[in-house]
Amino acid sequence: MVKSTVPLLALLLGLCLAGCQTRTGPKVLKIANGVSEQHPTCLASKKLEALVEARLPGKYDIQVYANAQLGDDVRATENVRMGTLEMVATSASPLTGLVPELNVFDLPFIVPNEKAADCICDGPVGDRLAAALESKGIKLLAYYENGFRQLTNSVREVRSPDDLRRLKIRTMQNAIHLDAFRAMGANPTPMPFSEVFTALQQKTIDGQENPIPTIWLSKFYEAQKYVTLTNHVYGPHILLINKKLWESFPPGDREIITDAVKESVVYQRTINRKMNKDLVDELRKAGVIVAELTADEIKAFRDAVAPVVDNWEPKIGKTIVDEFKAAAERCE
Ligand code: TK8
Repeated sequence: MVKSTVPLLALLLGLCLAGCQTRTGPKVLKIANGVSEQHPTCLASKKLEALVEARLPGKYDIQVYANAQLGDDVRATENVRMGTLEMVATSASPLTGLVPELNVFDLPFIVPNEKAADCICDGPVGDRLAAALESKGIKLLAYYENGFRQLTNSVREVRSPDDLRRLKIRTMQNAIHLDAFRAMGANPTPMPFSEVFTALQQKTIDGQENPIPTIWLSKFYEAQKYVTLTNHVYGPHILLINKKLWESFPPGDREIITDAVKESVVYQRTINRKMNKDLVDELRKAGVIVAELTADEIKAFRDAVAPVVDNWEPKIGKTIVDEFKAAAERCE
């Protein structure tokens, strides 16, 4: 009796293990994107999917979702934090309620150019912000680039804060952005990204502000006659994963995934910068009037937001603001 039971149990156990494995399958990692399929951030998410699935065959099934199908930035990030969603690529600006340090990116005109942006994200400041996110149960995997934000509207060409007067402008859900647009004369209203296109079309808002690739790829230009190249804020798209989930992966897998993420970052920033340059002409060809500002015209916007910057810097914290500026200067 005993003799025949043992091999039988072993056989059953073997069958179960094999069965369990096929039933469990690869670990599904969904990545929520607010932007459209063709946006560099979404393309980079798909690149990451291809790299990880090729290098760790059968272990992970990365699924990329676009257009806020899994929720807008705030909700998707909250779900990543709770562990009901694995990953998100999100703007940092609407997450400042959770991680106030992220506000440093939102100080108008603090990032002078792309090179400085790389130094900020890839240096100690980037690490410090990642640590702040970790304390909230979120692991930052990458700084993709959303980019320099430009103003669009359907009413008139805007070349000065005066031109902006009373225009109803959608901003991200971020207190500094609201303060800054009020200071520049506009009537700002916060709204999740996925509602912007309809709001522009229905004219419940006059304008919005986003980087050129988004203005093009989300077809905002269909409802916006005017673009002003203000470069008022630089924003990253941060790629986040639930921290506990990340730590449950074998260290070898984490290493391979980290390498794949790095490759996807290079790819993402390269195409984003190319689109950022090339799509200005496409906008013009589509009939949009694009205003390039002189240094003096930019200065008028900077002067208008100077009190907002002065007010927010101490709130964000002198240490991080100074580190941020130092990183920018080092690489400018
Ligand atoms: C997409 C957003 C978008 C951002 C915005 O989820 O909300 O205007 O620029 O890229 O993160």
